[in-house]
Amino acid sequence: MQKRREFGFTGTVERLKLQDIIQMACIAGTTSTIAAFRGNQKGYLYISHGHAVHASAAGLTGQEALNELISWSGGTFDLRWGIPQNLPKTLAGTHDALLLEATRVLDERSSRDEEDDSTRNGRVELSRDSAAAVLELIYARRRKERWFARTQKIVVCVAAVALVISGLYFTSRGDLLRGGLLGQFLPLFKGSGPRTAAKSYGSPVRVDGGEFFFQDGERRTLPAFDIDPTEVTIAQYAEFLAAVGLSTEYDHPSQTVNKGHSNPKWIRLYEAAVAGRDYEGTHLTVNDPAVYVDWYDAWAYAQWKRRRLPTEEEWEKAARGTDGRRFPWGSEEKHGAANIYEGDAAKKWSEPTAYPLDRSVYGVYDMAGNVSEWTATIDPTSGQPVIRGCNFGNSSADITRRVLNQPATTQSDRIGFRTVGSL
Ligand SMILES: [Ca+2]
Repeated sequence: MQKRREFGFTGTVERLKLQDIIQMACIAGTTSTIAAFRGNQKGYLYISHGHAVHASAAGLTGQEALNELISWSGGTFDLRWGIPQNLPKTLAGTHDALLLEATRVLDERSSRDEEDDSTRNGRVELSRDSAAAVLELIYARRRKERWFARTQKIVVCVAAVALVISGLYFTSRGDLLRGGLLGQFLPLFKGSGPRTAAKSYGSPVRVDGGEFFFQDGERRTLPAFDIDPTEVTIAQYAEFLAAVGLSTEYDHPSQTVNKGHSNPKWIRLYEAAVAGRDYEGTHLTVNDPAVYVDWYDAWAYAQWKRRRLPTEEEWEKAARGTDGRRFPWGSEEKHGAANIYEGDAAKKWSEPTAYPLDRSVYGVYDMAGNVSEWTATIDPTSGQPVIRGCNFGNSSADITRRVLNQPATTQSDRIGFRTVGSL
């Protein structure tokens, strides 16, 4: 009992009628003892689980004791949790009925004592009519609660039956569920808008072994290899990410632990490409080059493909052929021949084959423009991977261009990659 008091409220109420207190204790379903005090007099009402079970006051018990308590014009009360064990049961019926009877008796007494104004004014001000009105309100509320409870049961039963019928129907018509409803509504959850399809640009192309001109005319020799005809696309890189998941199997030994191969910039690019949306002013598809991938990402992708990044010699030979040309199409700059900067700063990536002239003698696309590309060669001076080729931000398409100082962890919108394989 003491523990309960620690969690309850204590306080004072003023001018509250005793029958109100009794009603509250009963409606709340309490098991409690209400002690009422008027001068030297004491009275008790015991409530068990919301039902008045015993009353004692002024040497009376039961309904007469309750009548006496209700007739008290004022005093104090104390409501305590719990009731004594082995109480006599002197009250029966609902508290509504008990209080109504007490009020009726009180009203009778009021009529008898009508001539004694001073006494009458001191009594509880509850007439027969008002008591009836209060009780009617109580009964109305009870009726409403019962109606609500019955309605709730009916609704639950109807819903359960409907669920069972629906389940049986869709089980027997699984084709409808899968082919019809899911096919119709699932796209709504996946997002709307045009979708772009991944294209195939063919197998890697062969570059024969032998001599070629490297940079300013140095003759170098390479064994035969093959090289991707296009830069790795967004669709291809996404396939890699989906395949490897959290695996570190293909990671470069020097890669930072837990770096992974995705990043927020890549994710935004990918989402725009899948939706076929504009991204930074350029219309994207999943066939545009995978960018925002650092050198470690490119290296891992190539490992996963059981290939590797090209050395810069391999990259340069695949772009220039064996005659030492400085552009895929010949020896001179040509306006509009490659995806480089030509006055429109908002124009960025392009799909493979969009620039047919940017195609080497081996059939390799976009070595001059679009995005620059990571290679496997590490510059001995900077210690960073060599990046080859021009991109949409450069004003030249010269395929001898080299960038030697970008950290391997760079995530740039201008750097992509492709892979090679030894033959
Ligand atoms: Ca390129």
